[in-house]
Amino acid sequence: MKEEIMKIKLNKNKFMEDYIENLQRITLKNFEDTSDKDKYFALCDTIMERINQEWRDCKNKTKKTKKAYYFSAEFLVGRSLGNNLINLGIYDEVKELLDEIDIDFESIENFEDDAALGNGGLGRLAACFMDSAASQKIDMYGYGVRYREGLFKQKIENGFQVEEGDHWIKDGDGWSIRVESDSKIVKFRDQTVKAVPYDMPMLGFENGQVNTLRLWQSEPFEEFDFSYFNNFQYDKAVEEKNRAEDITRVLYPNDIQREGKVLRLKQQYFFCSASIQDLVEKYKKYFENDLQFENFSKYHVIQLNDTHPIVAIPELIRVLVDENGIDFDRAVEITKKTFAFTNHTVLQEALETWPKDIMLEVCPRCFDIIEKINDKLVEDFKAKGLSEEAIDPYRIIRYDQIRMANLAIVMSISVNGVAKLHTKILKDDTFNHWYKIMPEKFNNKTNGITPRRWLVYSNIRLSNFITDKLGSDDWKYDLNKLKELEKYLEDDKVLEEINQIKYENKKDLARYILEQENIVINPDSIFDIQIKRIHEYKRQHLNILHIINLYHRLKKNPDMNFYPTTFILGGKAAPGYFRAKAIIKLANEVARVINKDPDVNKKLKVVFIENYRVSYGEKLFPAADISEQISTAGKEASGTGNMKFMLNGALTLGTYDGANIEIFEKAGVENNYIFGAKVEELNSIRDSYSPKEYYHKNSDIKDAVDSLVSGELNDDNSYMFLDIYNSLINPQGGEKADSYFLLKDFEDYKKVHEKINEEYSDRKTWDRKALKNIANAGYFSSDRTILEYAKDIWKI
Ligand code: GPV
Repeated sequence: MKEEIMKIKLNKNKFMEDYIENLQRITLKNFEDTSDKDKYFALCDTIMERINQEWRDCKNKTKKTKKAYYFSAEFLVGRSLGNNLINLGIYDEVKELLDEIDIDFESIENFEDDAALGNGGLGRLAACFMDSAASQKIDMYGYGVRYREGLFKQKIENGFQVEEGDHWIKDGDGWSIRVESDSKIVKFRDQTVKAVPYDMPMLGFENGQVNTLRLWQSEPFEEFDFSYFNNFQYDKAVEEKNRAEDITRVLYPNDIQREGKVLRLKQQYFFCSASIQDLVEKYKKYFENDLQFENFSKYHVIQLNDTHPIVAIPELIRVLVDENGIDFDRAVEITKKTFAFTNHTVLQEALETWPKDIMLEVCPRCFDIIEKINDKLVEDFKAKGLSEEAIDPYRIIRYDQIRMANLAIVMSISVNGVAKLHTKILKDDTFNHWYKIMPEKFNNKTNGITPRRWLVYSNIRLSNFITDKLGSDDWKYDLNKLKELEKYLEDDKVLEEINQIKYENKKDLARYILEQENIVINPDSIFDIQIKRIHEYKRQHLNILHIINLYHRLKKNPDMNFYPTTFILGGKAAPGYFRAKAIIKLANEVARVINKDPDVNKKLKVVFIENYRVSYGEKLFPAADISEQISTAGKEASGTGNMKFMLNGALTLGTYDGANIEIFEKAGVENNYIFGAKVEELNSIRDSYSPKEYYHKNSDIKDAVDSLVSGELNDDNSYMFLDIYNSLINPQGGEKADSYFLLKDFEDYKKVHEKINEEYSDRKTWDRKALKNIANAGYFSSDRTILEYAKDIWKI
């Protein structure tokens, strides 16, 4: 297990020699003439060489064993250098080695662009699972898309979000191997392309395991169509090439909201078809006697990450029937035993449906197959005596729309939600009709995060402290061991250490924010942070409205008892989501007004982080005092940022929603700050709710909401603030006013902030609560989550 590490430790000289050799070889320059970027890429090469043998061994060892395949349109990996060094157990050594030749590790680390091949939580979860599977020696391979452009880069110009491209591999890709020989042909109705796999090693934590993340890139089937060429139609030849490359050119930037475009379905079918072909081809090679695929599902289980990869289901049937002569019903049986489905939201706008004509345009044979499955399903229900109407909610195809979730539920061995409350809502509500007829399929797998990236790597101070206090670093392998930290709850010296670590982290963040955002913040103030995609249900505008009201109160009453606070927000809005962009403009405008106001800016600061992403998060989570998790109850399936904050010793200010509930359960409600209406209450008032009443009755609410249109805040004639204003109190075109219940929860939110502000000055009590949270974060390791998938669903 630790052999690999030992080898490297014993071969420091060799590592150094290889590194310098690689550096000079790839640049054709002498060491002293190479740039920092060259130094970064040479380090990638040297590490990739190191792990190549283990990687091949792992691939070979598992040829004939059962594996799980995680199909996902998104893998939000972030940077790999630091994380890979941590997982290889050579982070400190390599840093020292570089130091010896005057290379500053941090500065070359910054030459790595985030692999932002995902939007938010769903994609980041997939990346955490890859880390945890390898760390737990679970044979799980990831399959996805190698987008040429990752999630757009966010610029803030005059307070508005402006999107820029993210050509993350323009200078090269230090962490993939192009496996040309495993390329596949993917056929669409109107086009045939080549899918080329790029394999990324997924390293287990100090255990020698290397799993594979295989990302497919679309390329022209033939580099040039020579018939065009011979006819001097050069433009046409280039056009064809572009058309092929278009398929994996860019990640769709919508989080939650689905995108009903032909190209999006093409992306989905592209990577699912290539992946299915890959599995079937390998199966035939290594299980050559099993011509009937009798044992296919004994060796494969495919986990579908939300609705995006569901088209893999008809694709497997197609490959079995059309390309391998398996009888249709038999193919359906095999397929049914192979898939499992994870749902990640109950928001209706995320459940994908594809219009029949789009599917016919992309992959007509899949439509045939889905239609057959649907016909059989309807027939079975009729045989059981159900009426047409009773069958309606179960139909896979209705009004010429293909309902992908229904297809997945029928064709899977398992359907899971991602936190206790979320799974309960799936059973009781969203998929209740299914749950009633197949309860055994439904199960919960509460999300988790990898402690390696989100603590060992990103919060070295806290990590060293824990190892020191527990007397070993076993907790990195089994995060439940953090529980033992509870023996220090009454130890003042230890609590003081916790305090000091947080303070140092806050100073680091303050320096970084000054550098990046050009805003001075005070590390002695409370750091209150909300970082996540911008969405109405996540209620960043509740946070901002509260800040506005607080600002007004402070201005009116300068002697008000108030502990200085820095509110930090960050996140991207989908480019087509006007109201989310309005929220960003509002945050920036409020920051502008407050930060320049000498009456308050010693006590109150507001920062909007530009281009929030994984690598920025690594600096924010360790420095937070308060973690804002304020979604409308019932709307956030789980959340995972909440877990990153908890693990790093922030207290949660949150609603009874998603995994917040489980955080409160584990760490104790008394050690966190809970506010707002619960789901049951919201369900019972949904029809009678009148935000206007709250607005008129509560002067603080009126004060905050009115400031949107009073002229105090300037939205540069974009009408963005008016749009937010209307969304809260004026019902518009069938849409209810304040459908996310901001005004209902406002007063409670304000009160809990007052409580926080008061209690923060009792630092010993605060630090004890922080320690209590850290000590109970073990459950939220994605190691635990992935072991549950392996045991309950995959049976591996
Ligand atoms: I569906 N999620 C996401 O990031 N993008 C999506 O398209 C969909 C869900 C998120 C949920 O919003 C989070 O609550 C959850 O923690 C995360 O998926 C991982 O399960």
